[in-house]
Amino acid sequence: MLVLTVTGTLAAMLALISYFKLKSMRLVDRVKLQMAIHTKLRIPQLLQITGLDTRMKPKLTQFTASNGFKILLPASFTVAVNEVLKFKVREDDVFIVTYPKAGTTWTQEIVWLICNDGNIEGANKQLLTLRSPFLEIVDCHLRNGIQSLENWSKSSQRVIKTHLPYELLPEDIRKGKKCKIIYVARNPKDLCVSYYHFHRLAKRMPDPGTWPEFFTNFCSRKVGFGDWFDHTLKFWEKYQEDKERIYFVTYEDLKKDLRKVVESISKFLEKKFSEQQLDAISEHCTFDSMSKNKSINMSSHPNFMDLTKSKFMRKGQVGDWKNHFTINQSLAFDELYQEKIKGTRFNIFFGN
Ligand code: PPS
Repeated sequence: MLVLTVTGTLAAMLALISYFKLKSMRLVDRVKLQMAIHTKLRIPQLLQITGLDTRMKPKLTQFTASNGFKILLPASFTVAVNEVLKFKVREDDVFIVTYPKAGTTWTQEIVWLICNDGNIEGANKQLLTLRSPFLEIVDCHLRNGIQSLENWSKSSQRVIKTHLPYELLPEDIRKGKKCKIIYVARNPKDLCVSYYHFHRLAKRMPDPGTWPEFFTNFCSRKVGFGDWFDHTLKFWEKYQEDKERIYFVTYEDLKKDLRKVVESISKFLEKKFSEQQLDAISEHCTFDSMSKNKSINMSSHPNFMDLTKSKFMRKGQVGDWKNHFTINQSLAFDELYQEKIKGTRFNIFFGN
């Protein structure tokens, strides 16, 4: 009896504290989040999701969206997905869609500058997480993505980050509403290594286990945001059908010739720049420059990332997978890759 009373009081107190922690959100969002928390999560997860206990690693949740699409997600990301489906897209929106660790942050910074007259000074003054919100995030430290985007001034273009697969993007997009979408893909071997290290530092991601365990989970779609092949191949198909709205680029293209990609994205977004401006944007977006930049490198989000475990801007290289994959893992992955792309039109060669 005493135990039940103590547990009940503790739960009520936690609910109250988390309520006040989230008081900057709109009432309707707060109520929804509270309901989601109380109906789906246990107290340890509640502690973690509200940031009250950042030592705990959350589990993945098998989530079914209101349109029936199923996906494995880190618990805190499930809260907003059904709201994302109803999100109202504006004609001048630019979405940066990626499977995690494909080069999202890099592309966000490039695109934000392209959409803001190459204003490097302005970019340095404000965190990228605020300038280019993360659509599906509901987090007391990084703000609620949907909320900040809904409140975005109509006179300023929105540069929106999302890791959601095509099937979970706003209905407006899937119905063909005018906007621009930039999809970034990365060699899945390098991406898998980057994702493994990211799980070590990101407090909202589950424990990755050992590298062989993570590799096995990645290959058997048991990681957050689901299967890399489904995500990438679906978007490749959509890109073939809709090159006016979708631009498809790889991390490897960016590494090979950053200046060329910056110019090409500018053209896609119908923005004109001088040669000097294109040079300045490219220079600002090198790995060296971005990894030192506090508005980008996540050093301002200690509640979200533990940078003592690994760096968010870790290596920024092509081919780092060779330092992690065994020969057998590499052969097994190559076989899986061939099997998955067989019969599709996917013809991107990521290199060896
Ligand atoms: S996230 O968390 O999904 O948004 O991560 P994301 O930004 O997609 O990917 C992070 C990886 O991109 C690397 N990165 C860069 N590489 C080269 N040049 C620049 N400018 C750059 N910016 C970010 C970052 O270092 C991560 O890759 P790894 O391999 O882990 O270093």
